[in-house]
Amino acid sequence: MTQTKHRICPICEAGCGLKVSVENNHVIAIEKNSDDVFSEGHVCAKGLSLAQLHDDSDRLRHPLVRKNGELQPASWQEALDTINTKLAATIDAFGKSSVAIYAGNPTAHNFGLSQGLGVFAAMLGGSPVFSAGSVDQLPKQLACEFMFGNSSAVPVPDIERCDYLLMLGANPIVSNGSLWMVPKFRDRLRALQKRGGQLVTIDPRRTETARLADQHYPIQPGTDAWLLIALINELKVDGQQAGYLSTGWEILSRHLDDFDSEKCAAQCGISLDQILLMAQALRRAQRPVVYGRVGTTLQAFGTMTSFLIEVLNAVIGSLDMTGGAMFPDQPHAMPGGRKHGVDYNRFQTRVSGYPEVLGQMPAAAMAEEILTPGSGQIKAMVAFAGNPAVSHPDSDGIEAALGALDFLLCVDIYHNETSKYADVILPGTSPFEDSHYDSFLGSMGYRNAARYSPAILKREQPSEWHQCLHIAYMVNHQAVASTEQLKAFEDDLLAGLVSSYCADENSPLFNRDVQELMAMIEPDEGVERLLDLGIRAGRWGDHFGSAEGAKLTLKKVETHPNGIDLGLPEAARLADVVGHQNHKIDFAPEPIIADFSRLKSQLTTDGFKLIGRRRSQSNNSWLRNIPMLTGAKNHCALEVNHHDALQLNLSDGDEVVICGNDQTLQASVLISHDIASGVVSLPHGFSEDDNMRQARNQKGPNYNRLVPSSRIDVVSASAALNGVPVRIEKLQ
Ligand SMILES: Nc1nc2c(c(=O)[nH]1)N[C@H]1C(S)=C(S)[C@@H](COP(=O)(O)OP(=O)(O)OC[C@H]3O[C@@H](n4cnc5c(=O)[nH]c(N)nc54)[C@H](O)[C@@H]3O)O[C@H]1N2
Ligand SMILES: Nc1nc2c(c(=O)[nH]1)N[C@H]1C(S)=C(S)[C@@H](COP(=O)(O)OP(=O)(O)OC[C@H]3O[C@@H](n4cnc5c(=O)[nH]c(N)nc54)[C@H](O)[C@@H]3O)O[C@H]1N2
Ligand code: SF4
Ligand SMILES: [Mo]
Repeated sequence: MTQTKHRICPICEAGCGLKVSVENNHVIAIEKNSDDVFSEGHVCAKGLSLAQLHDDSDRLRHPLVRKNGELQPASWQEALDTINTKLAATIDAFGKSSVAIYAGNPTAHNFGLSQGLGVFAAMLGGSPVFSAGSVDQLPKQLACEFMFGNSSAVPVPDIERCDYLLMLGANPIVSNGSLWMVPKFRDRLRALQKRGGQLVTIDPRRTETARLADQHYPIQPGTDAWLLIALINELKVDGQQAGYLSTGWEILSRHLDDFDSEKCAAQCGISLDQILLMAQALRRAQRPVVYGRVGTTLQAFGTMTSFLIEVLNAVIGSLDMTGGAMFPDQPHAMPGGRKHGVDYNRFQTRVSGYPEVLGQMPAAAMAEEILTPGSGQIKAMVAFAGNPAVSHPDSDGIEAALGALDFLLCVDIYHNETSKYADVILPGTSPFEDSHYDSFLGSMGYRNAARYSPAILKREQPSEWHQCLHIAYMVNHQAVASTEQLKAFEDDLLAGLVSSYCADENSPLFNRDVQELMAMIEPDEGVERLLDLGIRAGRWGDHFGSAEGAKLTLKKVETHPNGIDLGLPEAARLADVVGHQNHKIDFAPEPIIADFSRLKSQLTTDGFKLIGRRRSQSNNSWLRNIPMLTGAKNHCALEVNHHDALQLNLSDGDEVVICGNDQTLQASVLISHDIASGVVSLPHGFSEDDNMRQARNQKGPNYNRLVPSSRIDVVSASAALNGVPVRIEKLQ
């Protein structure tokens, strides 16, 4: 009998609702769910291809263990024994801090994995933690940490009500939104334009989004800060930022006054007249808002640029206002509270002295922390759902380091360029085998919603939450756990978590009885218990009986397979989200103020600058094996401006060598009128690795081989993967 099950697609931030037809534990069809309260029928080829992902014979279903130099299928018992022995040996010899963690991008879309790796990290104590964040969004989160004292308080455009959207370095028509859950972006843009509003894009490339914009300004890579400063200076005389409870405005203002608008214009490649027009439009709009993404974070001034975007939102009075840059909310709450200081630079990396950011070390430090001998050297690593060998700068350096580890454990659904060096690979679960709830990203939605999808197919392996729990247990006990021991471990963890809610003055569970709450949590085991707890403790939760009215529990959310709409974001949330003790926005964080001198000395250089490009059918380095997503023949072409092509005597399809970081890549040329002169663009996430069966359909040059690891945004030490100086040579 065919059953229709509801499922949220876990691949990207659009969070599309799907209707999945299942027969005998097998998916026979997938379609969009038009009744989903959040995604309203949005879907893309990737979501529709999830059955092919599930059925892919190359997707891992059993552990692999290295034996006689080869990764070979193994039983769970053998895999767990090997992990236990190797972890114990490393910890005995070098201490827990010699075991590093890498959290890849899909961990942000996988509740069980994110919570499980959190437990593992907690058991290791102060071990080095790396993540895809330092090749993605950490500069933006750090800017929010500095300004608001809360790295999760990331403002998003209120697209349903704004009337002027200034967008820098983002391409939501292809990416479907980032640090902004915004399914159906195209329709929402159309609605904005229909009500008389405008989209203005700032990007070195006339992107798929820019083509739909009312105005597009090509900018020189890495110079957004100059544009933003000119805009702020032209607008700040109005003094609107004064409406916010804040400190540091005068200090910031003095520093910004050092920048001359003419110089800013020359630096960013957008004329002063055009900048003044933009400023005028921002001034005149009723509900303007400014938004920036990967093009503004993965660059040499990532934190500064992200900071200036929110400063501009404050200057135009949009921050925390209806139709502006708002702070959405979601049902799942974590215990917390206001804190002293910011989570930044509390320690430095051992070799290069990079600052800690939100408890993490940067990608730039990974290889050298593994390869440099001495006390504190990383000897082992556990990589959850990630592929640093392709996603990090200096891929060759990363590969050398991965190969030098005493022990590498990967938890992944595929064998990838990183796990090529693994001693053990544990098979993650396919999206249909595990439940889904957007926790971290849920608070960045274009609207608030409660949505949960349970697993829809029977699992062939332990849940990822249990896999993580098991390796966390091993760190503590140096033994493989029995089922009962693992359950007891989970119970203890839950009790600890409940206690922290009960000890948090800001939680509605403050001073409640831990055992009483434990008894009320449903179900009886699994990561859903953490979810039920968080939902019930949240602002829409039942507070375990103490909230008035019919309030949320996980069970209640589950009875709404299309989700529960909780409305558009509300204004005036700053008082809730600001984490600084003084409750004020900080407009003059010291590391940003100090970075102005680096910005002033930024040179305009000749030669080509390389930037990235995402394609509709890709997702970073995975999904390369899915027949429905096979890219066009020239999916990895290097886009070259038509004038530049003429100068280099290049024609479409010509092969060129791209040189950078003492490496070379070969690519074929795609001549374009859409890319700024002096800029070339290449997709990331590919490799030429012949062993990658899972990428048999889509090979390509690995962009990140061309990026030196030292190319960073100095404040956050995050990788500056865009704007990379390269040389182009025609292959004769
Ligand atoms: N040059 C350049 N480099 C970039 C970028 C860029 O724009 N340009 N973008 C950067 C960005 S934004 C990001 S987020 C990073 C991503 O960097 P990473 O997270 O390091 O790499 P991904 O390619 O996302 O690899 C994800 C891995 O997780 C596995 N996986 C998928 N789903 C699951 C699951 O449910 N469970 C488990 N266990 N495994 C799963 C996949 O098989 C894949 O191997 O790349 C960055 N690198
Ligand atoms: N199809 C698809 N969708 C995805 C992904 C994918 O790989 N494929 N990855 C997902 C992930 S992990 C993320 S983080 C999001 C990213 O989501 P987005 O940030 O919306 O996506 P990008 O296409 O990377 O957009 C970055 C833009 O910045 C521009 N840019 C480069 N350098 C600069 C600069 O210096 N200044 C300015 N102003 N612009 C610049 C690039 O030309 C590009 O258009 O996408 C997600 N969605
Ligand atoms: S846009 Fe595509 S990949 Fe992203 S959530 Fe929706 S269906 Fe999944
Ligand atoms: Mo990302």
